[in-house]
Amino acid sequence: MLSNDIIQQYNEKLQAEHQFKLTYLTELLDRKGIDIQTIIDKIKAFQVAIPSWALGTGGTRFGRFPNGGEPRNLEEKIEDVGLIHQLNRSSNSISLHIPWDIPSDANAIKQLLKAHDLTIDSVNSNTFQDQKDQPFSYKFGSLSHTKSEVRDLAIQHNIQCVEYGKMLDSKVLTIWLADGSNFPGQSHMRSAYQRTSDSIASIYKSMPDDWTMLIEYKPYEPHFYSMVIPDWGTSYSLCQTVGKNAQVLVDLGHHLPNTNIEQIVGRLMHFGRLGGFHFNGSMYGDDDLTTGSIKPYQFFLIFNELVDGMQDPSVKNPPLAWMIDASHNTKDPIEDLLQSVNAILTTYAKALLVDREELTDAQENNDVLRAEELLRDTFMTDVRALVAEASRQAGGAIDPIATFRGAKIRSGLVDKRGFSVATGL
Ligand code: LRH
Ligand code: MN
Repeated sequence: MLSNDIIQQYNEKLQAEHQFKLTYLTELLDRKGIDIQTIIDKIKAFQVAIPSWALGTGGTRFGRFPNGGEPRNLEEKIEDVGLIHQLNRSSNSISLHIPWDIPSDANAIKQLLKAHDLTIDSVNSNTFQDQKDQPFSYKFGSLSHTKSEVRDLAIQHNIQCVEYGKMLDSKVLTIWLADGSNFPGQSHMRSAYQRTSDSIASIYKSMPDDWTMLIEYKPYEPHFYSMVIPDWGTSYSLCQTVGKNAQVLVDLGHHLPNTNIEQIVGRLMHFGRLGGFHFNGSMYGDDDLTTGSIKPYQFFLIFNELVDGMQDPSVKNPPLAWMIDASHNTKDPIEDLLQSVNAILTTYAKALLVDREELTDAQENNDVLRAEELLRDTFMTDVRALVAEASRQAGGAIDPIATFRGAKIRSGLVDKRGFSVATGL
């Protein structure tokens, strides 16, 4: 699909401009006693997982407008993530969703992953849709359902997801439940929680000891009165109940308007139960827009809490899972994902530049303005040349999107695949 020579050709065209920006930033940070290669190495080590369900154009209940050249099966989804990783060298894993991504031949899939320098980071279960010939419906819930036969079906599905994950060397099961109610009185909410807790405990017991369970919360949709796992507190309590390898998954779009997400992140790290993220951008609800596209300063404040916790030896939080969860209604899926990864890396790089000693001193002395201005100044620092340099040093593109467009990859995919529609949302 894309040779490294083509990437190098585009890099040569961009080198002079890139070097000018990098030299300026090197000087600027050097004056603050910051060695840019240290930051560049951290950026290179930061890898973001790409969701298998976001490689096609998503839709809403009002419509879906296919972009063409979408992956028609798991093999082509792996090819597309391989292309993204070839361009930015920062996307070395893919999150799967079962049953959309059941491997036809696990060994062949593992070969293909190897060929693209990829791994599977997590498997996501799906008990929010009924599959053909399914004996019982999830219409009124799955792990929280009032009928044990439906809960057992959902438990078995999650255990099967772990089996598929084992086949593909994954060690992470992600559980998001659509379970909830639409009207007051419809659900006995305390019992629904207890049934869910018992069901998740059964799944947890079936997981190998070296596996991690990520429990994702969401305040509403597809139910609009209550969700069984609506907030971080509920997910946290479930994690504490089922076991130490269960952690909270924070999907940025799963918060009510004006929620202080950075405080939730700091709190979960303090408790050592922050498992990872589904990165995306949102204005109102679970909009699944490009990461950092709507509230870049809040996104920076989230990474500020993350880096603060990651650099604090007293924080005992497991390594974090960095994953994107988005859907693309109006942009090219691959360009949108490249843009999201770039926004994540630039925001992480900015958070690495925060002078934490200076900030702590301002906070300890209640110098409100100095503390605030210290963060704003860092947020306003243009670090994009650092991310471009990290990609270049790792053999990727200085400008992945320009290279993707310049090399006319999308039209090549349309020629090869036609106007297929990918599985996913
Ligand atoms: C639910 C969610 C969950 C996925 C789905 C694709 O809104 O965020 O993470 O299973 O999107
Ligand atoms: Mn999600």
